[in-house]
Amino acid sequence: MPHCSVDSGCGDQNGAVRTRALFGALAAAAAIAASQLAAALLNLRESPVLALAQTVIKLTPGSTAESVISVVGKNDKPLAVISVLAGMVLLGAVLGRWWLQRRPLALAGAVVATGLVVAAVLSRPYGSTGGVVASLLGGATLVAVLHLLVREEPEAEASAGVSRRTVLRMAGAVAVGTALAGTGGEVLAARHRRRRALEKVRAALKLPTRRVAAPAGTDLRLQGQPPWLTPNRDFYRIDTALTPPLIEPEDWSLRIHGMVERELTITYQDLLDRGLKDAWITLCCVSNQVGGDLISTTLFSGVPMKTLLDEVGVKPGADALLSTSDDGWTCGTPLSALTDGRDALLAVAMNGEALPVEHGFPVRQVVPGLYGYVSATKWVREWEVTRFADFEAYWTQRGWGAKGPVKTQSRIDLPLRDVAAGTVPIAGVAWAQHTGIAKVEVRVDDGEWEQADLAAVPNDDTWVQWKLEWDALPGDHVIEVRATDKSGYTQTAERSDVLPDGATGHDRVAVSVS
Ligand SMILES: Nc1nc2c(c(=O)[nH]1)N[C@H]1C(S)=C(S)[C@@H](COP(=O)(O)O)O[C@H]1N2
Ligand SMILES: [Mo]
Repeated sequence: MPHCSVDSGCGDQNGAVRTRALFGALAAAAAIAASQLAAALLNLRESPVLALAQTVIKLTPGSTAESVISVVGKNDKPLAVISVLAGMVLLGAVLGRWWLQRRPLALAGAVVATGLVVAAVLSRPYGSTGGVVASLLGGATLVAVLHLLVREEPEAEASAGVSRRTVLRMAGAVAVGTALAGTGGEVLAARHRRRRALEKVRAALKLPTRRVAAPAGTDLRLQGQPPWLTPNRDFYRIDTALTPPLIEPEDWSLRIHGMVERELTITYQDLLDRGLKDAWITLCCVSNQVGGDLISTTLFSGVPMKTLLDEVGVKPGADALLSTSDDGWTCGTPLSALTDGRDALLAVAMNGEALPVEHGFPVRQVVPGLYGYVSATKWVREWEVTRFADFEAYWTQRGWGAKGPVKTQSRIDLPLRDVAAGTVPIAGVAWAQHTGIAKVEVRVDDGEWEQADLAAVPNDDTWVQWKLEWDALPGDHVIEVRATDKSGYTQTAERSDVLPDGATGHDRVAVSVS
């Protein structure tokens, strides 16, 4: 204790006051970081700090604002944010100093400050419950960290209190947590901003497509059955992307190379210039279990993949298209399926609307008759014309089949669970994309197979709804379905796993009739 004397005051005591102020400032920083992270997690358009800065700008008298702007120019917003942050840290330091001797005052200060932030948040056009939650979380963090770090100095090493060393460790942990939360919040918030900006661009795109209704007669419109045409928001989603790539159409291009006569790179506008074709297609995932819902149907609009393959000129000997997405996912598709005249598309729209970001915006592939993992590359950026013998794509490396033709399948959607005795519709869907469904049969309690009625389809690339009226008697029953496709193949009852190339077996559901 070098600077301590009885009458001039104690260096240690000054040091202690400084430490408390410092911990108070740290508490304020932690509070700011916590509220920023909460704001990002809640996807708020404006964090409490920003709301406060905007309020400060609004409340600054016009003359002052003008002189400030004359000095800092267009940097008045960053200046307001920095002032708010500095003010908060300063307030934290003051509260830290007061925390031990003037606790009620310090607490009141924390409450009033939090209240002012909440008021600022609520006065803003984007004011929301989320903003209030983030503000309150900041206030709670402020008080919690003050409570944790600002303490009486231990009298001696042996005292029952927490040692200085422990307090320093806790302060270190709070500082690290603050840095992590702050950085994480900023990264997340930046991503949310990019996503919102992209959604604006997407909404403003003028594509020569329009929304249409399901073709007449395709949807039986039975209560409780999924619609024939899947709304975009309900379309199943499968990919390896933790967050989808955010690609502006202006920044998109597709590079085509490999076993081709002429390499080609095309832009989004180049693609649109080749003219769009519309095609009703049912897309399904190889991981769809028997009876599962990883399958959906919509009207895709895009450029036939064959158009581009013809332009580049496929060299003899090639049998595969290796496509790569913006996030590095790869997919190998048989060239035969892309050139045999089916509606294999480089799609830009689903159901008349630009592709949703999660479904591959701005451009994805879709190929009728093949599972998604070997055909439906989203956010596609690169094509290499090649040979299956020369590469393994993402899922093939992980044990899935190199080629994934869709297996003929059927699913029971109705009745849902328990039904009352009487005439009850048994209904569902069946699919064998690019082959077509010829017949669907149903049996109850392992009785005779009975043929169901099929609804209309626009082509053989979509699923078909089917229905059979059932005279349901009280008791427990098992309903089973099987489909026969237009090649004459009837679904095997033998159950096989989804790995390596799609599930087989009949969908069977238990219902209880009362
Ligand atoms: N870039 C990319 N594209 C991808 C995938 C992926 O993981 N990454 N998954 C594929 C799989 S396995 C399926 S089933 C379909 C699903 O498309 P959807 O999410 O639009 O329904 O996308 C395919 N395209
Ligand atoms: Mo899939």
